[in-house]
Amino acid sequence: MTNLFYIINDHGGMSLEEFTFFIGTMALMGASAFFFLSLSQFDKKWRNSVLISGLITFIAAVHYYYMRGELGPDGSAGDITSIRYIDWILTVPLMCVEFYLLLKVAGATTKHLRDLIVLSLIMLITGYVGEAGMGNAALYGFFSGVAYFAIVYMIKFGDLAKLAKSAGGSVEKAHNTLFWFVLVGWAIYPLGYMIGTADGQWYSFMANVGLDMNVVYNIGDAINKIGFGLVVYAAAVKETK
Ligand SMILES: *C/C=C(C)/C=C/C=C(C)/C=C/C1=C(C)CCCC1(C)C
Repeated sequence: MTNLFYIINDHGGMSLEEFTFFIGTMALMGASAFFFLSLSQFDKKWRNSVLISGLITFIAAVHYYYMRGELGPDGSAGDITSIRYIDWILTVPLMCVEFYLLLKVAGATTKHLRDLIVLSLIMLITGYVGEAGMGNAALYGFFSGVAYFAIVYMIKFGDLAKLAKSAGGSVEKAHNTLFWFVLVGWAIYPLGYMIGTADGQWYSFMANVGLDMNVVYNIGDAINKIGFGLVVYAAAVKETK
């Protein structure tokens, strides 16, 4: 592996962190091209959903390019955290829009969309405060976690779950799969956060798991942004016939 990192980077090898930024940029760019180029095959009703899948991966690809650029040749890092949270503040609300568009025909309203977006902004802003060292990391991580569970609740037990049930078919299936992404895929992020902010906290043992915070976040993004988009794409393929 060391040799591979050496070949694709001429300033003396690539850390695992840099490698995941690098391959993350490529994977997200590839996924964006795939989603955009597939657009014309879908019914109008589904085009916006697939378009947003592509926007999510494209916006993230651009941010990945800049985050990798923050890594210095000596392994030092600039302000990756701020770029990361700018990315999330754009892409997570777009994921909320995906839930809304999917259930719109079943009766989802802009009030549902607003509630999801407000909760996700609370989750991300409190997370940024904790991660950027502007407040106690454990306390703000807890606030963020409460908003996260409110989102999980809304999707699984709130109005949206009822609407998905009434829609049935591939819409209900897609909604349920996206719920699992939120419950399991999104749970990767608090783990990365605990690794990155463990210093001096009750969860300081997390600093010893041997993984870097950015590596964990990058794995989470690849699963959630590309996977989420593919679920929407698959539903669109099934419903377009
Ligand atoms: C594409 C980016 C996505 C889906 C980002 C999702 C981010 C989260 C679900 C972050 C959640 C956090 C907590 C639940 C607690 C600790 C702080 C955060 C912001 C990492």
